[in-house]
Amino acid sequence: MLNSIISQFSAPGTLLKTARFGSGLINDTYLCEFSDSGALRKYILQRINTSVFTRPDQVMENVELVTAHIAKKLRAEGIADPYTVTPALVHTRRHRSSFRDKSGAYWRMFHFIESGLVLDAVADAKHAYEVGRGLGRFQALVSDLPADSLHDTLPGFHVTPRYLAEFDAALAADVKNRASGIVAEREFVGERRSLAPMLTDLIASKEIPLRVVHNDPKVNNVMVRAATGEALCMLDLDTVKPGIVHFDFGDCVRSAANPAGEDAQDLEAVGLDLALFEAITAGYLHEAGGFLTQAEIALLPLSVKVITFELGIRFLADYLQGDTYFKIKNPLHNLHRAQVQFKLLQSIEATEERMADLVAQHPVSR
Ligand code: GN1
Ligand code: MG
Repeated sequence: MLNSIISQFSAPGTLLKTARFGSGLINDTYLCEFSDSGALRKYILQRINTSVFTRPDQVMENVELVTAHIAKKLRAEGIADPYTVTPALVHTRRHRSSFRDKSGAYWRMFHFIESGLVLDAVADAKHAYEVGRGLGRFQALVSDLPADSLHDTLPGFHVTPRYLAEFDAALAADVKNRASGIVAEREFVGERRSLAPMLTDLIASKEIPLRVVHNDPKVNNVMVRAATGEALCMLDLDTVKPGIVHFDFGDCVRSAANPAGEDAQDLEAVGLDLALFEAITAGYLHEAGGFLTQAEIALLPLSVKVITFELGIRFLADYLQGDTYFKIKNPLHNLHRAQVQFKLLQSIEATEERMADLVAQHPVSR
């Protein structure tokens, strides 16, 4: 089955093997190894999750546009083979960006970035700096893409009040009879409902501008150079669309400033590490400081709270709904993931003033 799909793509050589790859929670990813005149070549094959992305054709148009735009800019910077350092599509033999199989599933192939490395949790402050820098550099690279040139591939993504409403509905429906087992978590959410509209209100008030943003910059979506640890590129471009930089910064920090990771077994180990926060912020502002407004910078710490809350209620709602959105490895996985985000949120609440001071004191070169 996989072999016949792979044969649709114009990858040269003979297929040696395929294996599941990576740890994304949405799409299915495979590593494909080919032998091409004796040389080993690797490619990434992905099936787009069409219950999440209901318009895969539009996802692919966005991915084509963004990858081509970044490649063009890198070439202008003197990088001769951009596909060795940034995601680039391998087209099908019919020159399409994806292949739709008989069942209606959409597949696409990327060049494998040999020099790159991704980690599921942050390693140290240097890694945190590079994760922040990779995000800032990405935003800078796409900053001249007109926002209306991109489709909204996931309407309502990062509209926190919508996730809260979905959580309420899931609680009321309680299709899996799980509501009675999450009393503490329900109380936790109930005490923080006012967080939900904070970022969307900023958009509505036009206090901060819409820009093209990544929307999913967690640690393992930022590739670093294996040899040096320097940020190389952002992966997982399906959610790139107009938004506010706070969706990105908030998500990046909730992921990269918690050394215990999203799947931490020991809840006590979960928390925001201020030194890592400082490193992410420094890396991010090094690249993005030049184009951000002062209002955008001042509101960065708030985003960490809101996006962490948002992901917590998304995991918890999925648990209540019977785990239909995020891939799980055990029946309590989404509940545990929600508990990790809520524990992280508590520690963010305890350090938010210090986070705000660090951002306010950070020099920004323009
Ligand atoms: C999903 O696809 P992946 O694993 O990079 C999710 C993000 C969450 C993340 C949590 C389209 O990202 O919003 O923050 O899981 N992506 C989508 O790990 O919902
Ligand atoms: Mg993703």
